[in-house]
Amino acid sequence: MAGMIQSRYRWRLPILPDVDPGLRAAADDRGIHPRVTQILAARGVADAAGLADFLGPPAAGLGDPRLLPDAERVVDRIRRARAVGEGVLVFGDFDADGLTGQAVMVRALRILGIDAVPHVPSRLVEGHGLSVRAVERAKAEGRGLIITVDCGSSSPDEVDLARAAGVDVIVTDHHHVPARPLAAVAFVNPHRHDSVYPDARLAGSGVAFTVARLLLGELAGDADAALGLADLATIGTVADLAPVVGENRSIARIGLAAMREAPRPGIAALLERAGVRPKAVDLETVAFQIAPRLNAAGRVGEADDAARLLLADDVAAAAGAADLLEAANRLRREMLRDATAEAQAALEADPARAAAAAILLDGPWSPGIVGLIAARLAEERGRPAIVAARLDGVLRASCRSSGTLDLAATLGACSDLLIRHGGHAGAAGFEIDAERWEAFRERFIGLAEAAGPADPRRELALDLTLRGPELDFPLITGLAALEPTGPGNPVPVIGVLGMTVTRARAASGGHTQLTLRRDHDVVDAIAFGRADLATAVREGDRVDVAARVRIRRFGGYESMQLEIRDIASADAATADVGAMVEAPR
Ligand SMILES: [Mn+2]
Repeated sequence: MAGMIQSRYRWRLPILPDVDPGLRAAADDRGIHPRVTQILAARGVADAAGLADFLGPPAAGLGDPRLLPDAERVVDRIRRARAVGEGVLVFGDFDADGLTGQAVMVRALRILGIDAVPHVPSRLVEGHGLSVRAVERAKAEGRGLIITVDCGSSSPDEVDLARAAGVDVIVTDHHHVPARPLAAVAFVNPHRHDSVYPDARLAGSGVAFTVARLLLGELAGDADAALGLADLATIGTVADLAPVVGENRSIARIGLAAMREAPRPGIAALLERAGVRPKAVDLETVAFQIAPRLNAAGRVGEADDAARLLLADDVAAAAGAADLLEAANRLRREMLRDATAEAQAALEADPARAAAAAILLDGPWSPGIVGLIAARLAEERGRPAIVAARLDGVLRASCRSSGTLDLAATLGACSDLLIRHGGHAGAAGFEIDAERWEAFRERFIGLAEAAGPADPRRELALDLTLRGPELDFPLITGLAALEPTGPGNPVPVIGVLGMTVTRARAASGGHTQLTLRRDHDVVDAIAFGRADLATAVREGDRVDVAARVRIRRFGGYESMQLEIRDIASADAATADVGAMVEAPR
């Protein structure tokens, strides 16, 4: 008897909601496959009206920007700046969300005829949040107003400093709102406890985009002019892993259409270097090609090149900036590869540290890449990871959650040990005196332990489970209704159960190709990065797979291909799936 094939993930079976009869009827009218309707319902489409919104014109899914906190104050202050010809300094964060949001804000102000300049902070010198240097620059240049993008909520001291220097500050942000109040002219953050804005899941660039809609609507009488900035907000939203649902999904639909049809020079230049045709751009392109290139400059050098690229209106300027980003991106990859290897070696040398409820590591790494190392460790080891860069007597750390621990709250419980901290539940950062690092490590691990045991196996959420023969072309093509997919709205993973392996062979690049028999025909499958399966899986094995399903078109023929995320001997990973599959809809 063949050996058992163990799943690598803990499969989370779908809990399919009862589909509202009105939704069922509306979906049937549109020819949507009933299984796809189930997925739509599981992802929050509640009724017929919800379906109409989901598939309708994306601009209808944007909220009323006048509902933003302090909307009136923003409009009044910008109206005054415009009337008196006052210069504005737009302060973004140095990551892709901050940079694209900054470009949105600068471009919107320039449409209004305002003299707006971007200030891109240096990650090394200025760090996160509004910087003293920017305040000094605004004062020196006679600019009476600073607008922050994607930061500022945790900068009350710098806001006070600006005020003392006679410079007003408008904070626009989406980060956690600390208790300490800000002396800002306006504080636009949908996470304010008194916010009535309908969708608080906007990224920093999404908040900037909504402010742009507000300003262009109220002061130029043309709210639609801001829709031309949705491509930038889309990049920031996806780069920040904000969920592509609700308003973010509307922004992404508008932004993707713009990038496909007429990408602005900077984006076109990046796509060309990534070897992606504009027509083929999707949110994976944004996440894995565009965003890393924008982030690279700020990680290994200064982010000015990325800001220049996003504000370029001619091809030559865009090309020059894109070449610099390309070089920075190559350097970032090399640095990350080396640093990750060092981090893994440190954990292998210290099994107790590797086994703790949270991974904490420090090293002589660039502050620009510690977040990337932490993300990889959290992903691989299924527990929160904190990776710190050693600077002069201070550690600057990035934290990534594996999904269970709220990092912003946990850091808040350690704030007496920290110089500064900020972030979200899933990703956060802080600075700490080197002498306090061990005390912090102990307390953080204690809090992580108290939050629950780490499961060594990560969870894989399935959207549907079905028997092999149930998989058909109408179902697969129907899944396109869910697009654009991205964080929070992932490509559906289907559990296809009870198939028989007829062939398994190694493919170049460390992959395995499988041929799987259903009742009367076979399906091709590929398991990327799973060279082990070529020997672990034998002809005749009965297997369940969790897979993305694609249609391949070749030589005028169409065939389906399973892109295997995980595999297990039939009924091993899904011992109780049988009942789910047969459950009435
Ligand atoms: Mn952000």
